[in-house]
Amino acid sequence: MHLSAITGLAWASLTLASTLPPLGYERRLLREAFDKRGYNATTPSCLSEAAPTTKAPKTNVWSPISADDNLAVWNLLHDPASGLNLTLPEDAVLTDNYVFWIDTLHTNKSDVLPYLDGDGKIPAKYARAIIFEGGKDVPDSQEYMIGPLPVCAETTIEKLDYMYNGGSGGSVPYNARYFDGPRSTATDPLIASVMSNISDITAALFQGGVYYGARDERTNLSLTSGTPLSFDGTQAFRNIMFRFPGPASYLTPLDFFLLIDCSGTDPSLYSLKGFVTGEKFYPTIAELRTAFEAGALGMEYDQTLDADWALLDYKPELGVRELEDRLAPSTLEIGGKRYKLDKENQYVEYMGWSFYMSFTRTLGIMFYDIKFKGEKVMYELSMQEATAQYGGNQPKAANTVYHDTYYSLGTDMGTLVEGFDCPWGSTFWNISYHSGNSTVINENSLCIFEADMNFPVSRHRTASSNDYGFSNLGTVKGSTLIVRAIATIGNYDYMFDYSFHMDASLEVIVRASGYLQSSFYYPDQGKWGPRIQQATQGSLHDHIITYKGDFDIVGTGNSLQVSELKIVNVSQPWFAELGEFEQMELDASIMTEEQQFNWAPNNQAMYTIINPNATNKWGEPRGYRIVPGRSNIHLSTLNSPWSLKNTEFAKSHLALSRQHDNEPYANSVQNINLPSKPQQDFSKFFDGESTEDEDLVLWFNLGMHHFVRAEDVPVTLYTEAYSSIVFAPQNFFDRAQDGDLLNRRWMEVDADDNLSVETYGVPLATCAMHFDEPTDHLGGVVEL
Ligand SMILES: *[C@@H]1O[C@H](CO)[C@@H](O)[C@H](O)[C@H]1NC(C)=O
Ligand SMILES: *[C@@H]1O[C@H](CO)[C@@H](O)[C@H](O)[C@H]1NC(C)=O
Ligand SMILES: *[C@@H]1O[C@H](CO)[C@@H](O)[C@H](O)[C@H]1NC(C)=O
Ligand SMILES: *[C@@H]1O[C@H](CO)[C@@H](O)[C@H](O)[C@H]1NC(C)=O
Ligand SMILES: *[C@@H]1O[C@H](CO)[C@@H](O)[C@H](O)[C@H]1NC(C)=O
Ligand SMILES: *[C@@H]1O[C@H](CO)[C@@H](O)[C@H](O)[C@H]1NC(C)=O
Ligand SMILES: *[C@@H]1O[C@H](CO)[C@@H](O)[C@H](O)[C@H]1NC(C)=O
Ligand SMILES: *[C@@H]1O[C@H](CO)[C@@H](O)[C@H](O)[C@H]1NC(C)=O
Ligand SMILES: *[C@@H]1O[C@H](CO)[C@@H](O)[C@H](O)[C@H]1NC(C)=O
Ligand SMILES: *[C@@H]1O[C@H](CO)[C@@H](O)[C@H](O)[C@H]1NC(C)=O
Ligand SMILES: [Cu+2]
Repeated sequence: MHLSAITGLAWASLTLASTLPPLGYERRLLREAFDKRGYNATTPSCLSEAAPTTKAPKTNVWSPISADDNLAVWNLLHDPASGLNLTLPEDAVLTDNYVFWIDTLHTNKSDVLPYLDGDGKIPAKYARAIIFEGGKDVPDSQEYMIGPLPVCAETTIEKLDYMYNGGSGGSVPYNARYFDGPRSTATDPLIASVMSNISDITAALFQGGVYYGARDERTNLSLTSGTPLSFDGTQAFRNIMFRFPGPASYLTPLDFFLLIDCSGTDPSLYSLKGFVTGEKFYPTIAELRTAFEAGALGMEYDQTLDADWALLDYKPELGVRELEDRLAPSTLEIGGKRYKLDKENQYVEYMGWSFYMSFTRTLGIMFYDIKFKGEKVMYELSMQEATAQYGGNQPKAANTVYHDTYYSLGTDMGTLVEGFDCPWGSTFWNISYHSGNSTVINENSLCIFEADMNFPVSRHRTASSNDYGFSNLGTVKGSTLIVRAIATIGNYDYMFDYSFHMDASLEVIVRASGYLQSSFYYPDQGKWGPRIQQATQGSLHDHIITYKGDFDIVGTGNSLQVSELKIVNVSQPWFAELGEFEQMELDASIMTEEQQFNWAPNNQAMYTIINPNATNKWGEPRGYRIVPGRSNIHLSTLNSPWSLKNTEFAKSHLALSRQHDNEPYANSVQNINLPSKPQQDFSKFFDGESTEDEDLVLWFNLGMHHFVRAEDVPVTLYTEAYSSIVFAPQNFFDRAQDGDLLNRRWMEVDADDNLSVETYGVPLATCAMHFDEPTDHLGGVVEL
């Protein structure tokens, strides 16, 4: 696609149309303008079969509010009778009150359970809205709850304070509120004035690069600034890094930083704090110019102007791999779809599993009422925050922490490409969110498919026929249902997978691809990452993805059992010659109090959510084990001023708290600019409450320490940037749950060497490929 087309689209998608052109504005949503197939499909294929339908037992009470509800809420807020004195966002300036966004408020669990489990009434739906109130004497951002919906005489607009524990409820100081278009616009005159004054310097240093303002045609440097842009909301600043513009600007940073103070709503008071280049700080234009004139400024390497090397298209110069022009293997649901859907209720049934889905603009897809064979396993499973914190010796790298919910991560879940992002023939659903008074549809942005795991879920062959007169072999097909979405938040493409296995285990996986946020390369800065291009250094950083797992193991009364593997010295009379010797044993206990905690060293502890009152046939408490997967990490920096108290959820591997209606989320979406005075302090959830036989929430972190490398160019690879966790039944049943699967083989050889093979009537069917034309056409089903 042509670059200007992408840029134009990105701008068209902005909520606030009155903002400046794109130059330098961080982490823009890029909406794809292509269909999921990415090509012109003219022949219907055997892979377009729709999944069988089902009917959800209950109405989805977590579902996003509808387009009509959004419009009605919008109109209610803008009605002068609301007293909110709102300006339309497209006309708004800093000193106006205007709507930032409207989304769905979570439904209180205490209202849901009576409906879900009995004949209680259906809980009322509420919207939440963040309103920027620059027109108040003390300007701030205030969140509201609006309901019940649909809008009627009983509908009220109330401050949404109850779920924030920072002391100011739903109010966020102006300086810490989201840095939106009007705020960006307000800082541009200062930036333009300073940069115009030194345009001869930037032109000399950066191949003619100049910045005369975002709208000035001569401007050919782009700028970016990250978060946090305040510590406690009493001040606001932008640490601006200049880059070469283009599709890969994240990989073409320049060594030039402009630091400004932009506190308050009066732009005439904004001021220059200084410049950083060559690892030195220049507080004034005069000092920068003196250094320039003394020949003290200059780059060892030039940044590349042509960033073709940073594009993810075919690169023939890398060589030819023999046979690679053939179509690669693919997961195909060749026996027909084996899951049922109720699209209206976003409800799925698969091999004993059932669950509902929801979506919010900030958190993306969420799962509710996850059951296996009709029994409760989890009430809620949802991503809560995607944090990234960087390290470096330049203002941008060293000062950046991202909370991607701040950028409405869910809205960045974009169109998926069939056959590549998700298997051919996957079910694709749209995702929609509200923007102003309208509703935006991201087409085909969620996919559901069943995949071959490519290994049997279980298998055994008896050792020898001769000893016993017969032998046998059993092997059971491994398959899994995956729900997937990919959110492109600025530079990164986070892939979120939820995988429902045949054995009743549930796997959560997150992967990261996309552009590195990088720094200008200096030979002496290897501490923060390797050189990855002529003038680019990859910037070391952590990704921490925080999730909420509200377990309800056969009901809400649950405990967390810790089974430690302890090494003890024992002696045994039948091994008297050994005296005392080491052996391991289980030391099981219950975690009695809410806390943040880590995986045990060497993983020598098993954590299991159990229902102490429900036992299996063998008298063991029924539970689900929390099985560590790949790259289970927490944030490396625990005391950085940039993530001090607003990022507590990222600082332990795991955390256990009591479920409360007023603690629905790990983070607040505008917490990032309040590291020292958070709106929401996750660590306050852990205030000594008992966790025995209670309704529990397990918070868990996935992520990667991103040890950057040359292979992050052009983009980070999903194969390595990959983290996972598994929730597996632990005495939840009386035996493994694969016994009822027909997709298995059972072979017996008797004493006379007669072989019998049982296929349980499940034939091998396959989709025939037509190779006469390129790979677009997938033909009919044949049975082998
Ligand atoms: C699909 O291909 C046909 C034949 O090549 C062409 O006529 C048609 O315009 C194409 N449609 C789209 C949407 O590109
Ligand atoms: C409403 O807001 C505007 C600014 O958008 C302000 O000028 C006006 O005084 C406000 N009206 C009231 C009644 O507060
Ligand atoms: C540029 O900055 C210098 C130093 O602050 C100042 O003396 C000069 O007036 C400025 N020039 C313009 C054109 O703004
Ligand atoms: C910026 O624009 C100037 C004037 O057109 C040109 O000479 C220079 O090469 C450009 N530099 C970059 C980095 O694009
Ligand atoms: C997705 O949205 C488009 C309209 O934008 C609609 O035509 C299509 O049917 C929707 N797809 C699904 C699966 O609902
Ligand atoms: C939405 O708001 C715009 C003005 O911002 C207005 O022109 C349009 O008519 C509104 N749409 C609806 C459906 O009310
Ligand atoms: C067991 O005893 C041996 C010998 O006294 C000692 O070295 C070892 O540390 C003991 N192990 C444990 C787990 O106590
Ligand atoms: C579970 O069992 C404990 C005793 O072991 C009892 O005190 C508690 O009331 C029971 N809870 C439920 C929900 O039945
Ligand atoms: C949800 O629960 C909280 C905490 O009890 C309460 O303040 C709030 O009003 C409830 N929300 C609704 C919609 O009832
Ligand atoms: C093996 O098969 C033969 C031929 O069908 C049969 O006569 C014989 O009894 C079988 N052996 C056993 C151990 O069943
Ligand atoms: Cu990374």
